[in-house]
Amino acid sequence: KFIQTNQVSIINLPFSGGQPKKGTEDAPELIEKAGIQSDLENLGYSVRYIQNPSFKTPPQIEGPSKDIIKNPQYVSDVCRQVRDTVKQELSQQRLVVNVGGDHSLGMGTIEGVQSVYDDACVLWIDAHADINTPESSPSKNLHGCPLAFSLGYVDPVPPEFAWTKRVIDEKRLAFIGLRDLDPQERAFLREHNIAAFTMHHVDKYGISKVIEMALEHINPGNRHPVHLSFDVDSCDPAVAPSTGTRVPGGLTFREAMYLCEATAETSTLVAIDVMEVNPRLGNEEDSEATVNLARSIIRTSLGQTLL
Ligand code: EXY
Ligand code: MN
Ligand code: MN
Ligand code: MN
Repeated sequence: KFIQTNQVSIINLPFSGGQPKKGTEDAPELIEKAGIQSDLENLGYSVRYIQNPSFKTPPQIEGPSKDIIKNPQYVSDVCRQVRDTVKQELSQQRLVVNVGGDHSLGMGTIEGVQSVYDDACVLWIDAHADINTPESSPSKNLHGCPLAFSLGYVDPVPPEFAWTKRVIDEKRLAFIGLRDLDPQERAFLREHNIAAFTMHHVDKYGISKVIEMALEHINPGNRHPVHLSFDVDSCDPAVAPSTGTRVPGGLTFREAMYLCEATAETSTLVAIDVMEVNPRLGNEEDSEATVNLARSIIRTSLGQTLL
């Protein structure tokens, strides 16, 4: 609807600096090897691949805020480059698929999307709200913080992140899958009336009603572009075993696919993130299942299972 295109850029983001478990940097290459490019070509897309091998290397010296939050310079440098690459690809009338990597990358993908589509909505599918400030974060891991940056809740902004700004409005953001919130995160969601659908809501209304309500809230009439940011830990650990912050009681495989299909049906999607696959966790079967889940999320969001 916004961009009628069959051009997709897959942006590999091999990065694990937003949390302490090594391994999320391996996911993009495995998802690539599993065949995501031919999946999308079979759907009629023309695919450009963008690699970012430098994201695996931390900077020589960390930033001044390193005692307040972990790896501030590393996360900031990478996210700023992510913002620029997403902006560059979207500006060329292409869809973007961001393959993480940990979810701190979201502050880069959101700012990149908003710099081209300043009215874009964000659908954040996650067990967590990722809306901690560095101050409120219990773990001091930046993958729990990207939305606090994108909403302008971080005050003062650590100097490493001086480039970030408030780029989304609360009324353009919805969560689905929540089940593990910290006190300040809950306070932000309530205080700002953010559309937040927990697993309790999925149980109560069913996934079809939940996605309908979420989209109706952030995007009435489907007039805005949509950015789908999908953390695989939204899914149940039985479905997504190889991820760093597993929380019991998550989405089933079909619920996850239904979400992607319902989003695909609106023809509003401009960007997808698939984040937090960590193939080094669990056994080989776990890792394969989680890599293939990521692949299914991408191709289903791009129309694979629709008639
Ligand atoms: N809320 C917790 C924290 O801030 O440390 C857990 C965050 C996990 C974040 C994963 C990416 O979604
Ligand atoms: Mn997340
Ligand atoms: Mn999560
Ligand atoms: Mn509001």
